[in-house]
This record gives sequence, C-alpha cells and structure tokens, in this order.
Amino acid sequence: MSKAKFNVAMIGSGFIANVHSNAFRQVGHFFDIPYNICCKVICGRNRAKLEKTGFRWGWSELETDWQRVVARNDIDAVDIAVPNALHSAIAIAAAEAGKIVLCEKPLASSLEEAEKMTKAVRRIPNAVWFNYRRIPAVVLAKQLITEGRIGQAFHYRALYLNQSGNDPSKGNTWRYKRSEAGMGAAGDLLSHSLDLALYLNGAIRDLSAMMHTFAPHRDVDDATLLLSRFANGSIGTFEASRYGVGCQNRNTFEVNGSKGMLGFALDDMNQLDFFDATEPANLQAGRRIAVTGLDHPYGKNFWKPGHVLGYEHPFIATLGDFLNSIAQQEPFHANFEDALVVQRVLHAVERSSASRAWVNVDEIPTQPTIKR
Ligand code: SOE
Repeated sequence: MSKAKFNVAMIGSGFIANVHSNAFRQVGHFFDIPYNICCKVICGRNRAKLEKTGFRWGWSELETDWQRVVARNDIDAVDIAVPNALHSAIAIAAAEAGKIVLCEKPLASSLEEAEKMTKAVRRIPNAVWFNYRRIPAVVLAKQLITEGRIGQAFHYRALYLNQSGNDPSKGNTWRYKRSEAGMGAAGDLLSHSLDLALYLNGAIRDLSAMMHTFAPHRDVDDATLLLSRFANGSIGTFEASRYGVGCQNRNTFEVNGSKGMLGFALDDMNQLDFFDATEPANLQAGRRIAVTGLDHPYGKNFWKPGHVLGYEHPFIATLGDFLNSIAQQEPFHANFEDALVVQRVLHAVERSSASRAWVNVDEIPTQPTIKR
C-alpha cells in the first residue's frame, strides 16, 4: 500500500538539527508509520553548516529564509531547531500557515512567548522534543510509579550537569546570551529535569530557587538550584549546572517513596534501579533492571533483547509516537501545553531567585522576563 507523503521542513542546521534529521531518516525503519517521510527542505543562516547538515542527511533543498519555508504549500510539518528566542515567531507563523509544528526545548525564551505559541497551535498537531521521556528505562519508571510500586512519594531528586560552561571556546555561542537563549543552564538543562519530574511525579506547587553565574560578564545562569513542593505532597531538589566539571551529560533522577525507590542515570540509560521496600526486610536489596527486553517499553521497536540503545533512539521514538498520534488523531505528549507548564516553572524559578523568596508556580503573573 503506498503511504501518504509527509513533507518535512527543518529550521536549523546545528547539533540538534543533526539528531532530528537522523530521527526523520530512521523512524520508518523502527515504527510502523502510515507516512512516507520526505526530508524536503532544511533552512539555516550559516551557509557552511546548512550545506554540511543538508548534504549529510540528504535534505532535498537548502533555504536561508524561514518565512519562505513556512509559506510553502508543499510542506506538512515544520521542525524548529534554532536558538530559543527564535522559536515563537517561527512556531506562530507555521501554525497560522496550518503546518504541523515540532519544537525543541525549552519552548520559548519567556513565559509570555510560550503562552502565545501554545495558543497559536491549539488546533494543530504539535510536539516538543523532550526526548528523555521516551527512554525505555524512564517509561518503565513511569509504569512502576503508576502501578503504585513506590507508594506515596516522599522525595524527588534531580541533577543535570555538564561542563560546557567552563569551556572558554563555548562561552560566546547563542546558548550563553540572554538575547538568544532567554536563560542559561535553567532553559537548557533544568527544563529537561522539570519535564521528567512533572511527567513522573506530577505538578510542582511552589519553589525556592537560586540562579548563579560563574563567568564574569555573562548574562545568563551557569547554574540553577531549587527546592520545591509537589502537589502530591513530596518535596524536590533540583540542580542544573554547566560547571559540573567531570560530568559530560549527567542527567539523573531518584524517587523515594513509602514502598520503594527508583533511580535513573543517563550515563547508564539502559538501566533502571529499583528498590522494593515491600519485600521481607532480610531480602531487601536494590536491583538494576536492564530495560532492553521484549516486554519493556519500545522493546519491539528497536533491537533484540540485551542490545542497548543510545542518545538518538528516544528522538526516533518521539517522532514515531507523534506521527502515529496524528494518524490516529490521538493526543500526544510532550506537546506545547506540557512545555508551557515547564516554562511556567522556569518563570517561577527566575522570580524566586530575583526576590530570594518562595514562589507559588500558579500564582505568578506573566510579566515579561525580569532583570536579575
Ligand atoms: C546541552 O549541552 C545539550 O545539548 C542540551 O541542549 C540538550 O537538550 C540535551 O539533550 C543534551 O545536552
């Protein structure tokens, strides 16, 4: 049966555009999708990067003007993989042109923009690339929590550390400029930890945060730490830093509950630690589950049991699930609404750090970003 053509436009040609391009190329090999994905046009400001990424992944056309791309009537979906401050203009224009919209995280460089974007896409399929939600070990953690295997949650603990901030060669890129990124480690790393916490442990009610910059003259946070209270009664600690020297991409979470504990580390992404406190005391011990079996999440999509996955596979799973949700007209997560909740928490983080006070996430006005 010939599949419907699905023409994709990618806005962006940097690191994450390569990861997304791989997902568009690979998704049909691992997921039964009713579409014939066509990597139609890639768009970027930097010609050399555009050609390199475009040719590497076999994009049919190169373009330097995103407005021309979203106006085309032969494009079904627009994928936004550019600096955060550009997300809103592109997403709103693509939505108004009736395109399906995928966007990198964080959704926007301010809460105000994120609200406008979410309003613009409310009638069209939309997705945000919170890729870590679809790591099989993370999906298994969600299943165990939903089944009540850890009981009432007491603590949620998250870390996201890398060492890019301490690298002078990196200091001048868009990620370190407020005008292009909106935030630093908070937008780039903490947003991932918050999305996972909201997915696994539910809503955050209030928080107290500290944003800190180590590099002189830098106008974004290098590190952000926060304490939080969740609606389910548990308490949380989060630390995100680009000065985690010794950590290349350390993304971890732990949950302690009345019946047990769960632990995950991206460094060991195919494993999940589970402690069952309902076992007889003399038999209790932590176990490390290899989440690569046929009965595990996505166990039938990728390789045979015991064959491990890498950083790129959750992106392929995100796309596979999104395309099938479009075909079946079913809701998809993480979408713009989910990312808006993350943006609201990030906004509360910024306000709490500036006021050095606890902030209730749902009571904060959507004022424009405040000066720290
Ligand atoms: C930061 O270095 C980064 O590339 C993030 O931007 C990504 O979102 C994360 O997945 C890996 O680290």
